[in-house]
Amino acid sequence: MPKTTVYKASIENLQILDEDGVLDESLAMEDGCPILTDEQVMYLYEQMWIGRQLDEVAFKLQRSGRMGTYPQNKGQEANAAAAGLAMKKGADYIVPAYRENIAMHMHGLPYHYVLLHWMGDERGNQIPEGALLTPLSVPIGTHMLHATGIAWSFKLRNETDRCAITFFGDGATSEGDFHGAMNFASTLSVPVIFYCQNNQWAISVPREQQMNSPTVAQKALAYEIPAIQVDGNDVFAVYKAVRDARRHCVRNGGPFFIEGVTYRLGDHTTADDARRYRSEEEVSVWAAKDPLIRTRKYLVHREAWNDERQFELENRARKIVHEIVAAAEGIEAPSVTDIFNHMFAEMDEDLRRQRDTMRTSSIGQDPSQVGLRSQPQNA
Ligand SMILES: Cc1ncc(C[n+]2csc(CCOP(=O)(O)OP(=O)(O)O)c2C)c(N)n1
Ligand SMILES: [Mg+2]
Repeated sequence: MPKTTVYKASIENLQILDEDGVLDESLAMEDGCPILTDEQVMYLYEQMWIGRQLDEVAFKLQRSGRMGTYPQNKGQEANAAAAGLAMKKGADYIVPAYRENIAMHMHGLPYHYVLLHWMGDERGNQIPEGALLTPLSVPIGTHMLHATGIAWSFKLRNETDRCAITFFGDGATSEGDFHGAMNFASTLSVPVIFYCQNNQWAISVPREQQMNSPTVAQKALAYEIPAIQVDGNDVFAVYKAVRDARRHCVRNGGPFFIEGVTYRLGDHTTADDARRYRSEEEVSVWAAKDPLIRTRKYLVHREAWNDERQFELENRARKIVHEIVAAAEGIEAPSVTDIFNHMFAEMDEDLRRQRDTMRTSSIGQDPSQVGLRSQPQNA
């Protein structure tokens, strides 16, 4: 009896806009037009620029003791921005990790909430009414299960034009929660997009050490989830992949997997120094693939962008970021008792005593009057 092949697999890679900002027209055109209009690309560029400015200011806030810790999004912005645009605002759910500030903002989160979160203020996690997203998730992988659960709720309620998207890193795919979320999404057949931001590193662990599989996307095939790998620094490829994945999820009711190949240009967080484990050459190779530079080059080729517009954007971004910081720092500092008040709906005698006698750096003061701002955190 000859052996037969019972399973064969392959993963496609999609790049539409190359590093020089040149578009592959055969992939980008649909019905005679590029899949993203110049207005949409300008919108994405502006969102990425503002997101990058905020990132750089957040880094400085931490360095000057005004923020606990902060994970930069720098270099990865095209993933969150183009995916955010492809998802339907007001219908879909965004379930982020912590390098998707732009997608969260596009789907209704005021930016100062992100700063509040990293300042250790729980009010940054209280998502405003109408914004369909979960708070950013520092625990690696736990939120992917929530995304599957949210998508399952869409299915149970027969809400057929809704989809969830969850973002996570390459390192997160080594977590059990990743496999649980994928298997449930597959067997329950629910509309969720798994978007892996493969930024090549999980703190100081390189991708090749994290896994032997040459792509992250192939992990989805084990769960019979269709998958694609895209250039995650290419707004066209990310947008097309997420838009098509959303269509697939909504029409067929099942999940989809996207691996965005990208790079973390900054340190892991402000608690890290990446120079200790990766070379300057590696960083400079990826700096040349920066999504902001590439998108701007494309707009310049199209004569949709010039120095004057750039100057105007830079001034506007500075003002916006200044206002975001003022909004975050203008709120009165939370008290140490908030830790208890946000965690427990009801407190027994023991917890109440702990809350009321909690030691602070200002021993002797009423704990409810002691601010928590700028306490160091680890991520
Ligand atoms: C459950 C859990 N385990 C460990 C950590 C510590 N930790 C924080 S970030 C990180 C690496 C995550 O790497 P990856 O998923 O690739 O995301 P990236 O930071 O590269 O975006 C680890 C291990 C954590 N936050 N949560
Ligand atoms: Mg990573």
